Amino acid sequence: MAEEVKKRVFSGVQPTGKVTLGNYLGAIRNWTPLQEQYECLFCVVDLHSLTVTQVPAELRKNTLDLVALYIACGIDPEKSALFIQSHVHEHSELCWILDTVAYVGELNRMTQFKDKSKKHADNINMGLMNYPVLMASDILLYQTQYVPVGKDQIQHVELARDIAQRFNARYSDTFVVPECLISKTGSSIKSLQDPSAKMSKSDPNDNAIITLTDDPDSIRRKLRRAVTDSDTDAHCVRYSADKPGVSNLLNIYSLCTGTSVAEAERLFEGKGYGQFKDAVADAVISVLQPIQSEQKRLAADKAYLESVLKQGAERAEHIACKTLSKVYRKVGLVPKSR
Ligand code: AQP
Repeated sequence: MAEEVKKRVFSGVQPTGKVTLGNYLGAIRNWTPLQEQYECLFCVVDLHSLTVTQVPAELRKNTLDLVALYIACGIDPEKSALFIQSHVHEHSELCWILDTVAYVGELNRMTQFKDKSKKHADNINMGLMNYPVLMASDILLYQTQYVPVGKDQIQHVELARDIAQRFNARYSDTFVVPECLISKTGSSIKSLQDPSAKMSKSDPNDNAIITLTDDPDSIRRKLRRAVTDSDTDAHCVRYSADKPGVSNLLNIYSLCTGTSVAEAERLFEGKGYGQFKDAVADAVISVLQPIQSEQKRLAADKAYLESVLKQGAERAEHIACKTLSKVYRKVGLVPKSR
């Protein structure tokens, strides 16, 4: 009997700094169960991170730390291809071809481009604008069906769909048109200091984010300082649009304990914000501690990480190379004789 072909999943995180609780709850944590059902490729997207200024030595360290973190969070390199984007040169090559299919107007409208252009006004480089085309290349290169991401990346996945459909219409069927996989909860963890903004690795305010390497004291301190809401029911732990700070903490508590938000509201009924914030800290600490010790152990084992990355890149290249040859053929490039 023919072997069942598994649908493909691709996702990645940029090594732009210390991974946050938002990256974990919104993305990485949701990847592990997918490994059982799909053929998964998980990538550290280092080329993307160059769109904002990086210190080279820090970028190298962050990249390897992130590989160790993926494994510590439950990505099994035997089940999934775990690799670094720049190790598979087809990502950049496909990006060039897709650049000829993407329109400047649509890239100009991307929310992340507009936000990052404001944040990095002194460095609005072409890469920043081209970021979504490189992301489309990452996804389409593997004929990906599903892309598990947080809400902030939906617009980019939609652009990847548009590019795939446009290419397919122009050059005949070539790419699988991917879909987003968004978790019902956790898809948008907010800044602890400004709950109208998402929690982001590159936030210069350290009190706004919990990173996966924060020690228990820092986690507790940051959560105690988290902005809550100065409404009339100042001490009512309730999930509602007019209490974005408390709602964000309830969401974090619920995701870290497996308790529903409604149940958590009942649990903290009549209790003050201080007690609530301490309980959120306990919950976050107990989720992060085992990941932190495993990450530390793995990050120290460079030989193991290198072997994982070599194997991951080989698996990824095998698929990437087939797609790129097909694309080159479809657009009319003359193949090199072997
Ligand atoms: N606050 C968040 N809540 C839920 N999910 C989130 N993600 C990011 N922030 C949150 C998801 O994490 C994955 C990896 O993101 P990325 O590193 O590729 O880029 P990003 O979305 O731009 O993440 P950051 O943390 O905001 O990085 P910087 O500060 O470097 O731009 C994605 O699936 C994303 O949805």
